[in-house]
Amino acid sequence: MSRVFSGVQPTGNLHLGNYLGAIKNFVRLQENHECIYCVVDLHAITAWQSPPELSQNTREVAAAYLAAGVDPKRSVIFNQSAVTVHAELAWIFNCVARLGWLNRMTQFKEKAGKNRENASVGLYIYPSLMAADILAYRATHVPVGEDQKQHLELTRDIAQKFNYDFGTDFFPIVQPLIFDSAARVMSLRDGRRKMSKSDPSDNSRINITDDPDTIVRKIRRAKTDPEPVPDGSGTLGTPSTRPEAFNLLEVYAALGDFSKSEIMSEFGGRPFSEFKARLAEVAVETLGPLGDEMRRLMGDPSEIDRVLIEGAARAEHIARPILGDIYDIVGFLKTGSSFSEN
Ligand code: AQP
Repeated sequence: MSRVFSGVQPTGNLHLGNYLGAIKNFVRLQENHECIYCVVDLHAITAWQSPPELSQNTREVAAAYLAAGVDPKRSVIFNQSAVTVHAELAWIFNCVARLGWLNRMTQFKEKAGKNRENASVGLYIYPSLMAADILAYRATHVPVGEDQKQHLELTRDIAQKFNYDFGTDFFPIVQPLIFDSAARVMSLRDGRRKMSKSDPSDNSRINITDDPDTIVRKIRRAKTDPEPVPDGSGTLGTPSTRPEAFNLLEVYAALGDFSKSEIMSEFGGRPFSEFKARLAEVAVETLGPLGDEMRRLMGDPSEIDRVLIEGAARAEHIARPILGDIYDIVGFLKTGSSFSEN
């Protein structure tokens, strides 16, 4: 059976893009795959995180998985730092990956910005850790948003180089799972930038835990233009000329599982205010219960911790023997206690 691995960083402000681009698909995938869903706290600290907020945000991502319908009996849910195989394998991959490969990563360039010299080394080698996350389980499939495609390519390059260098076919060549709808939800303030946790403007995103009034207000104020809703004919613009307008259509399609042609035939040519009112209704219908369930779960952190502890034990049980095989391939002696205990 195919094995899926994916994760979300506990960096706060979980938003509609994280839900539509990642978490909603996690729920679908567990129907016909063995799924491992991680809260990637090691990735999170590649940028500064306040320690109490990191703990809170880690539980919050786990709560979002559970509230959205990820079933902890079927799927493995855990936080990355709890399974040390991730960090151990990442070191081996740091010695496989080439500087030239990492230098090409656009996400590092974007996140480091102009102050590159001051970025953490962790941010630079983030893709090796991502490769370790996936390959520690020999996962075969990874759901990816547009923004993660390049990192997944690097995972494939690392797996191929490892296999070639050591004359093995140990690592599978991971396949991306790309979902059509809402692969990239854009900011409500600027349709050319992705909706992001780290955007300083809270009005740029809809947080999963926003209350209904806030959701309605943010959608009402979302940037559009004086033109009516596109009707698909092209005379009312295209995604490149009206990115904000088309983004809202994408969001509506993904939230309600509608096709874009259905939406355009219903709303095309009508004023945006009418469409926004309907979009706000659908957003509240979806996110309202999700946010309520997250708040309920967050009210009992010990229950979330119980799920994470159980998940970490299951993840360790899969990953530790795989790391043992990798140690054999590399030529490391398995004299450490973590191997004798398994
Ligand atoms: N705007 C988005 N549209 C669709 N999918 C998105 N994802 C993130 N933003 C969007 C998907 O959410 C998953 C988890 O992402 P992450 O925690 O690794 O964070 P990120 O990709 O760095 O983006 P964020 O959440 O906005 O954080 P910041 O502000 O730190 O960049 C991934 O599957 C991602 O594709």
